[in-house]
Amino acid sequence: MKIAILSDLHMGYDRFYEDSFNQAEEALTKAAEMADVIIIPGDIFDFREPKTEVIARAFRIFLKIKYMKQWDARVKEILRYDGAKQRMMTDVPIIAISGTHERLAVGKENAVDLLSLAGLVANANESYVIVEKGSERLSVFGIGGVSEELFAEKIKEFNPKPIENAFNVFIFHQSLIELIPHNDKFARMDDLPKGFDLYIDGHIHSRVEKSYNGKPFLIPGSTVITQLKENEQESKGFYIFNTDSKSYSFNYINSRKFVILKYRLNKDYNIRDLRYSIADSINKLTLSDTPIILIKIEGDGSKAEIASLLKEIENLYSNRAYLTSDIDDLNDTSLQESINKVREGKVDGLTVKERALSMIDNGLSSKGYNIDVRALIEMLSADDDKDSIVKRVISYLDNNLA
Ligand SMILES: [Mn+2]
Repeated sequence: MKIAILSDLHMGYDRFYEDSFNQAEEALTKAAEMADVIIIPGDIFDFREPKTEVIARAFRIFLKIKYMKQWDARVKEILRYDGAKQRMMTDVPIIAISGTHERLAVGKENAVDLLSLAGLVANANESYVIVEKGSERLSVFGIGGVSEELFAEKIKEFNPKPIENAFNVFIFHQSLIELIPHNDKFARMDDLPKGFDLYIDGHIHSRVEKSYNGKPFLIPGSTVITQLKENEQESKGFYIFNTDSKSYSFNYINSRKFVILKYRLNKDYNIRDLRYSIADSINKLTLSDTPIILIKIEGDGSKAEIASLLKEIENLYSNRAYLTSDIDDLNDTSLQESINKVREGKVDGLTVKERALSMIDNGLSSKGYNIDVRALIEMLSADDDKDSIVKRVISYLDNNLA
């Protein structure tokens, strides 16, 4: 059997709304043309409670896929983890679980349950979906996205096992320590159930190819860009896995291009050179397909000056690209320099203390008060008992505020 693996369609994603549907539809259509079975490990929708319009568009796409061909492979039965037979709403082998974006409280039906009730997908959540094509058998067990710290427990609870005389697939929607280190909430790869022939994970939006106990472990990444991270610059698509040869290939879809342009400035940078160099890089890109461009500026520079340059560039290209910028890692030298000057007494030749005192002086005299702040500070810092200091200060203020 040929299995198409695609994930994280994020239908209805606000920022690239049309892309989310178009790219999902293209991936699903090509997948259906090429494969006997489609597996989607979570995040079909971008929301827990998608709007009616988003649900309707998703239904139309899945209806088209369901009826676009004669499916030779068919779902034969769905068994819950404890063996209980589940009601089947379709025998078309488009198999899905819910992801973190669709997750609702335990017992509440989510948006993927809705697709499953409508007979548009077979729900593998906590269940074995058994597919047959001639004499070939496939079993797909899934665990929908849960809080990271619960995942290992869930695996123990459901205790998924390979089924005899079948090609066994385990699908889930989580991070793992081996993929994103330094978070002890994540499960480890070793927590995954043993003995399956293929492991498929969603959740992570860029492609990952690994192996677990000698068996392939695949993450297809998302079909639409959502995070603007470095590893999202690769083209989107889906896997086709062949259960006979155990080989797989990645197939691209027409996804919107995403490019990160990075600049590292030193404090002697020249704003004109920077403007020229950014414009030059943008002009070298193909702008006819309206790419997403993230301009990232690091190093030392004036945040205000650079932000206004970026605003200007964004306006200039607003019809030809989705421009966005990131100056979070820029060390703001305009601020740093004024702090240093004040510290070194380079402003009006005054030290910080003198400068503060003269500011207070000026403030008070502009309001008509005739108070010698230096004298007041001396009184307050006198090596004397508290009561006499307070008395002295009050009498000074009485005499001078009259
Ligand atoms: Mn996702």
